[in-house]
Amino acid sequence: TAPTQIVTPERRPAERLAPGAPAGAAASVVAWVASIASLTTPDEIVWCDGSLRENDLLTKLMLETGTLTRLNPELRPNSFLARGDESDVARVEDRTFICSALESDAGPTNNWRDPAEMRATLEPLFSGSMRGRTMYVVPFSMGPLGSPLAKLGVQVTDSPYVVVSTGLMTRMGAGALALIDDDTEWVPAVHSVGAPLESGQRDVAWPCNGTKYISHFPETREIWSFGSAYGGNALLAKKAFALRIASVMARDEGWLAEHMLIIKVTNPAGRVFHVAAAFPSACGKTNLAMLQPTVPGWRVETIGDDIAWLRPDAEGRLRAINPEAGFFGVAPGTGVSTNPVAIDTVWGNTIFTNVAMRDDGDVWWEGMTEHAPEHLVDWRGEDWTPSLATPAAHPNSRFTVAARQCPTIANDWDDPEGVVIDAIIFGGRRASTVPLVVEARDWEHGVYLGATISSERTAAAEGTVGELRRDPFAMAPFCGYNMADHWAHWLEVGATLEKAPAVFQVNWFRKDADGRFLWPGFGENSRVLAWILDRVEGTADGLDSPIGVLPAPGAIDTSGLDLDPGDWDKLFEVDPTAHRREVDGVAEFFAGFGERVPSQLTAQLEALRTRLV
Ligand code: GTP
Ligand code: SPV
Ligand code: MN
Repeated sequence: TAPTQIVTPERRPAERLAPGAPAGAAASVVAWVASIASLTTPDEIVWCDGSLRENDLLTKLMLETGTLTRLNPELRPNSFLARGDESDVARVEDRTFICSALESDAGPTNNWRDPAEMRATLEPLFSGSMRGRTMYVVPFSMGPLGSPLAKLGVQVTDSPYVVVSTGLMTRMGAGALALIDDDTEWVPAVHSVGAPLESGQRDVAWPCNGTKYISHFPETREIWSFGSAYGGNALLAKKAFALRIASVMARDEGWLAEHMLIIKVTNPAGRVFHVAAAFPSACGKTNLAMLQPTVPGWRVETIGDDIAWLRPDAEGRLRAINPEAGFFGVAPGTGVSTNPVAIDTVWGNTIFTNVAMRDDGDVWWEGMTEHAPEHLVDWRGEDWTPSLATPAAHPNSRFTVAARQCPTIANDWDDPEGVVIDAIIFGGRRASTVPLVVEARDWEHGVYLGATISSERTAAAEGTVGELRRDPFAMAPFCGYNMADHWAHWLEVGATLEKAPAVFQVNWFRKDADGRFLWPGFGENSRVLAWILDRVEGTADGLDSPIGVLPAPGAIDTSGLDLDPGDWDKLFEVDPTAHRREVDGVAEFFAGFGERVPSQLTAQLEALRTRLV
């Protein structure tokens, strides 16, 4: 008798084109990998299992090609420096596209492209784009493996740097692939640096392409990224999936995917709270996530530093997970006096990108120590001395490290059920106008505070640093659909909650007339956090103001703070003229969304205008 045919006819050609697929890999994944391989024509396909051995092989390869430089193992064990191409060191927001069928579904804060047009644009770019390279198949889970709040994805990439980074940032490898069967939902993400190699051509240390497309197809839930190897453009599990695509899934399924840190806070009486906070890029999430309180008796532990997935539970509370498994943190400004926990976290097993290198083979960046070493090799690979005007580390240089290395990681950080959120904080980087802290009157007012965040641009994305822009929910670069619909979704989710978190706004970045920060920030932010959670408990006094509830005099402990006389008042100054201007700006901003702005937010705006006269 003839042997039973175990390979289905439609599966066989795919397996031929996607060799090396692990036994049990879902046919849907194998077929997709085969189709991308036939488009991009890599020399080889490697299915990543996430093992230590695989990581070692990739690291060795990158040391050979010059992508990585090994740091002094005595000072920084198993750690590496990557120097990016100068044109590829930050997110490229003007090359980031939301390709929904309707332009109005992307909304005015996103770059929209017609999906068919974008496919036609991408096809010739990806055609043969992996020639001479290896295509890595990288399965991953966002959230603990098997968590009811987790989601699966598979990225193919021709960048070993992206593979190793994804290994640090997500639950990557065989465990994730094993969770995908033919009827599991998973997000396909295609990434190519766009630098095919001709036979015999020597590779460069950081291959990339002057043409970049970071494209998202929200309806088909696909990601296509071309031309960059920088984190936010290339580690597609992170911003592309866990925010842009996940925000669309969340809208459709009744939950929230947000640009938020999560912390666990214990007060002196031992009561435990969980707090989620949204600040725009490079505005203090990692620092708050790792905060060391200066207020006696308070304890802060880390759950996540960049992304939160929040979902109403059966009891009508909001539960959150950190979908990531690592930190991709801003290096400059991270020092023993500002963020000692981050300094301890990156003791080893860390990839540093675009920082400077010391003569002893360790890393350095502005703010790591008070004084710069006498000599460094800067992020470009050039000799550097403190007399030079240029920074030694790129302002958006980063560290990539596993979350489990963080000494303050909370015991419930990877609880598959998530943690109950008691308070939500919105923040931004504002030299003026916005007080140190204010409490929203209720959920709708809180949504208004989130929707109207404006913040000074930072080096996290290409653009003019310092320029003020609207960054609603700190999601302007990350919402995969119309931002006004995002506000409506927040109002809807809030309406279903029995016990909605209290909402606050903070600003650590207010300055005096000389441009000096009024507030010491960092560990001292615990004073503000203590007031916030005392408010949640109902034990702290507030003072009604036109813009929300301010701390009553004496409600925030200022003892031992090194403030100049008058600084405290300036931190809380509510200038009606400045706020009326703010309201006019918000009205203009809302007008850009037309009819889609929820009526509750227009009502908030008008009520605020009335309170300000
Ligand atoms: P992304 O990873 O880009 O999303 O950034 P983030 O929001 O996690 O910002 P991060 O905590 O890395 O801080 C960015 C920069 O702001 C760093 O240079 C910090 O040193 C600085 N920073 C953070 N918190 C404070 C603060 O309370 N006060 C002041 N003055 N600076 C701060
Ligand atoms: C941000 O820019 O908000 C980051 C870094 O967290 S990236 O992953 O590049 O988006
Ligand atoms: Mn971020």
